[in-house]
Order: sequence, then C-alpha cells, then structure tokens
Amino acid sequence: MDFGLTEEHLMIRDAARDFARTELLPGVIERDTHQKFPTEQVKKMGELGFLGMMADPQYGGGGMDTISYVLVMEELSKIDASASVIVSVNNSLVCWGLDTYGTDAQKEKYLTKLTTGESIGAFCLSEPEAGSDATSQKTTAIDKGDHYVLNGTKNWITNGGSADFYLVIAQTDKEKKHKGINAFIVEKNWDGFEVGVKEDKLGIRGSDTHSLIFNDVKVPKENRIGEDGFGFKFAMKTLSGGRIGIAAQALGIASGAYELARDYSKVRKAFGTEICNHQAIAFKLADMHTNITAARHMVMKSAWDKDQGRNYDMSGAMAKLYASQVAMDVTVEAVQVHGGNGYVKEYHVERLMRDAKITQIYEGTSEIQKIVISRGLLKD
Ligand code: COS
Repeated sequence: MDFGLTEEHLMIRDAARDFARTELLPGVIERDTHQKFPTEQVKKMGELGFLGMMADPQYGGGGMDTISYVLVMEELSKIDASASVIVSVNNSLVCWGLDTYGTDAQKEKYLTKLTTGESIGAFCLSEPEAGSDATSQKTTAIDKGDHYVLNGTKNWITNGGSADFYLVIAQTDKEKKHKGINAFIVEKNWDGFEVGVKEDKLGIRGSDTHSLIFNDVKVPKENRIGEDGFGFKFAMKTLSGGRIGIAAQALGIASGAYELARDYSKVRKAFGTEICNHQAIAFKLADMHTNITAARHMVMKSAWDKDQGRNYDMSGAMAKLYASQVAMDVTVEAVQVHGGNGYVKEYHVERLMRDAKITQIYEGTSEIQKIVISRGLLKD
C-alpha cells in the first residue's frame, strides 16, 4: 500500500491550485451573485488540458489517470465549485462516455472538440419525472430507419445553455423498459432543439443549469451511442465515474472552507487571544480536518479502483455519500467559526456552504447512493 502521490500528480495538483488562486478567485463572488458563467476561465481550463483529462490523447485528451482528475477537481472546488462542476460534467460524463463507448467517427467529430474546450458538453438524463427513477424516461426517440426523432423535456441540465453538444438519454421502446433506452449525441443548432429556462439556484450559481426542449429533433442513426438499447447502461456506467468527480468536488468544497476557517481563527481575536486558542474553535478544526482526511481517502480509493480496472460503483457511491455529508458539515462549521463575518459574502464560506448542498443531490442523491451501496453489499 502506497499513500504517496507521484511527481506528476503533484505537478498537476499544483497547476490546478495555481490556476484556482490566480484565475478563479478573482471574480468568484461576482459570478455567484450575478449567475455569470465563467467563459474566459473555461477557455483557459481547456488550454491547460483540464477539460478532457482522462480521454485518449489521439482525440486531444490528456490520457491521465483518475487520481490526477480528482486532484484537479479538489483544487478547483476549494475556490469555485461552479467552475469545477463544468469540468466534472465535461470530463467524467461527456468525454469519458464518448471515449469509452463512442465510435471512432463520433470521437473524431465530437471528442476532439470537447477535450480541448473548443466545445462544451452536457449530459441529459433528468426529466421532470425522472431524476432518481432514471428508467422512467418520458423523452422519446422514435426509430425512423436512418434517423431517430426526439421529443420531450430534460431538466436541471448543467452546462445546459453553454454546451455545444448534448448526450441525451431517451426511450425508444417503452415495452422494453430500461432495455429500450438509448443515448444520443445532439448538436445545439439542430432544428427543434431549444434551450429552456435558466434555473435561479441556491449554489453553484456560476454554472448554468437549464431545461431543454426537444421538439421533433432529427438525430442521425450514427449519433446513437452503442448498440440499440444500451442507453440506460451507458447512463449508469457514466454516472458511476461521475460520482467520483462529484465526491472530489465535495472534498474540495470542504477543504476550501476548512482552510478559510483555520486561517481566520489564527487572526481573529476574542477574549484577549486568537480564537484558535479557544478549545471550542480548535476542536472544530480538529473534527473538520479528521473528516476531510477520511473523505479524501475514500475519494482516492474510488479513483484508484477505476484506474486499476476494478469495480468502482460502490466505492464511488460511498465516496460521494460521505464526502458530500462532510462538505455540508464542514461548511456549516466554517461559517460558525467566522461568526458574523461567515454570513457575509466577501468571506467566501457562505458561498461554499450553499455550494455544498448540491453535492448531496446531483449525479444521484445521497439516498440513491445508499441504494447502490446496499445493493452492492447484498447482491452475492
Ligand atoms: N453499471 C452497469 N449497469 C448497471 C449499473 C451500473 N452502474 N447500474 C445498473 N445497471 C444495470 C443493471 O445491471 C440492470 O441491467 P440488467 O437488466 O441487464 O440486469 C439495469 O441497469 C437496471 O438496473 P436496476 O434494476 O438496478 O435499475 P433500477 O431502476 O432499480 O435503478 C438506480 C437503479 C436507482 C441505481 C438507478 O436508477 C440510478 O442510479 N438512479 C439515479 C440516477 C441519477 O444519478 N440521477 C441523477 C441525474 S444525473 S445529474
């Protein structure tokens, strides 16, 4: 067993840390307040290779391991969880899905643009009545021979307005239930495709979350991913890896809040001394750090499982379940350590507290993670 990171891992982590401090920190409060998408920053992250980290270098990807990816996710999320969710969706849902299951032609046409940041991707599974219950897709994809016709609505889609390419899950044959579901690559400018309302959110307000409307959208057959009926498994496999990325995001939000609380407690004085000298505060820091360290081990273990070709459904679900709870607990305590200042935007911790909540909801709620974990435990 080796808990050390390689020189390369450390370099990637430091590059992400530097980028977050120099490029994401300025303007992060303004982007949150005005729900402003970090267009310039995303472009730069594409240039740095953060948008297609694990994808095949033949298609512009970084060919890196999942450990590198979670290190980057943690560092970006310490400062700006809105930017990191854009990175997460593009890497683990869109690029990974295409790289692993796409045809050479699909990779050539779409992946090469998505890995470099020339284009952004979105993953479209959730619907008004199918978030957790992912088999109940109401969006239909009717087979018309050489193409499909897509009709329906998707909800809460990250990168919904800013994406160029959309991986869309839809029902082709209702009788076959989950075996009748397909996944498609849809381009933004196709007839009948419309970006709907932008959500006004509690947190990750710099990322854009939209509903999407498909009204007789013609999708060529070559844009289907995998064999007929592979869509549900495609979504499940892709989300399994996505959960590792969100677990790393939760870890980053927690680490960022902890570091702010620690530093603040060393300068803020009460009762004649810095507040870190009061056990009430020092013990909070001890709890935060202990829980963050445990979460980091779980995130790393799930990333390592994926890199080793081991099954990561359970370890990813456990990492997300645990790290997202730690993110909630730590951010609430970080606000508490800051006292009145914690409730004020310029101290950052209130934003991190708001951002933390979504990590218990998207890419499978905590309750869904418990289904995945308990089924994994009981299946043999
Ligand atoms: N990898 C590969 N296949 C998987 C899988 C995975 N991780 N998870 C499930 N499957 C397969 C099953 O093996 C089964 O295939 P077979 O019929 O060939 O055996 C099929 O998918 C259906 O699985 P299951 O019966 O477990 O489906 P359920 O309807 O019970 O749903 C849960 C399972 C709840 C785990 C699934 O619907 C889920 O993950 N929901 C949450 C989705 C989500 O994350 N939504 C958020 C939107 S994205 S922000």
